[in-house]
Amino acid sequence: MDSKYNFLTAALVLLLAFAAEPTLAESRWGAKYFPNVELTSHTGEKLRFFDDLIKDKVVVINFIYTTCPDVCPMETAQLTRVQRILGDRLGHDVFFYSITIDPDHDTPEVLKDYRDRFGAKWTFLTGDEQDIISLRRKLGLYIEDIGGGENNHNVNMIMGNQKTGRWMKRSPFENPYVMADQIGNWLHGWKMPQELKDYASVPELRNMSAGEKLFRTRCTSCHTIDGTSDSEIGPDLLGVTRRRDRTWLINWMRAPDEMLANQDSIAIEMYNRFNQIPMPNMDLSQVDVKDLINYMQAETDRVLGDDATATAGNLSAAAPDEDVVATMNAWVREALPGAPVNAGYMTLINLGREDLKLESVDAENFGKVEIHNMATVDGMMKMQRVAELTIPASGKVSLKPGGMHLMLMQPEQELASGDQVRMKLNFSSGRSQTLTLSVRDQ
Ligand code: HEC
Ligand SMILES: [Cu+2]
Repeated sequence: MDSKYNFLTAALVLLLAFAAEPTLAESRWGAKYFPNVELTSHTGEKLRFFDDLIKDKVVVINFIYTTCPDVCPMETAQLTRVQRILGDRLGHDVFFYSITIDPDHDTPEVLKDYRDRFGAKWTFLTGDEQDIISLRRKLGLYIEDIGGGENNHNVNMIMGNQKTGRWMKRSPFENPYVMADQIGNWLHGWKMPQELKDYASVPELRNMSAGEKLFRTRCTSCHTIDGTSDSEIGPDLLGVTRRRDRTWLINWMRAPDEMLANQDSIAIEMYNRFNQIPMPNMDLSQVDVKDLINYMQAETDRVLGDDATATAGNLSAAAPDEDVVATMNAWVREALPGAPVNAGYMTLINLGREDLKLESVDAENFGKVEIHNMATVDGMMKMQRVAELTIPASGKVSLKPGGMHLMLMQPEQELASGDQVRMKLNFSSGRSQTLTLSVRDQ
């Protein structure tokens, strides 16, 4: 056994320390670990899970059932976006598999029909129910909490490289560019150099600025830049180019460790506020830092508007006397043609001194709107209806991908990116507020 192998094994055991019963480390992710069960594809082909599907491959595996009304279609739609970004690498050096957990209903014919409806090009599989349960168990999808907190709950999907033994759980709500990058470059990076040329030549990626690309690959594991969430490892970076001095930002990004060591007061305050997790020094060049600042600036202008005096939180508070809540970053996810539901997201900010209760929502062009939360039931991500939503006094509630959302049901027409949806939020006080959301694809 060479030392590299041992190192990998050790890293894996650490990563998965919560995830598996004691097994011989060497066989954990090899042929002996995965049941080599027989599955049947949507074309009726018989395939062995280990030998035919994952051996020596980079794969994404998710579990679905075709009658699932909401989460599965959203997940499938998300994967089709990743498919579009990966282009013809899918099926050549990256493989997706969607395995049904309802084999009684989901015959190969039913799966084929489902696959066609979504324009999916990957393999859908059915098989013996007990075999599929054991696969899910082995892949760790039964484990509700592998110790990483909230982020690990919302997972039906796993991606990995069988040969190197590197496996990760993934949220289906993750940005498709980040997923494509992780699958296409990061997982492959263990055995071959980055294929950035290839990747950049995919049409959808050509428009991405250098700064955006850097941001998506180097920063999104710890930061968001959408104004919705401070609950990640680090702060949300929307507006950071407005709240910090330019020189400070440059110094920070080049050497956050030194700023902290030099007792910079902003650095110390942030370090304490973010659970004493230091931002790593990433050895960024001057050019990288400039590109990143340009990207964060552009993103801030795009979302908050060009107005230099605009600050986070005042977006639709233009008439604060009349509005019940301030709203930020409200949008509707573009659904695939024929999808039975859309999701709407927004951050609701209560600037008042009393709690507010959102009781119901009406949306133009949708028959019904429900407030939904996400929960993991039997290892599958499920949505649950929430009767009313409380926005605490001087507090905020974020509806965002992977978490709480407005489920827009019974669509009367298809909506594409750029379209608008008018909504009315009805509060328990009897007051209501209208707002307009635009449709985007992510
Ligand atoms: C491993 C997690 C991690 C990564 C990766 C990371 N950061 Fe950070 N970042 C943090 C944390 C945590 C803070 C808060 C300060 C602290 O705790 O030291 C922070 C703070 C910041 C701040 C200051 C925010 C403010 O409100 O002033 C900026 C700007 C920033 N990061 C930019 C970036 C950029 C750009 C990248 C990618 C090149 C990046 N970070 C990558 C964890 C990370
Ligand atoms: Cu829902």
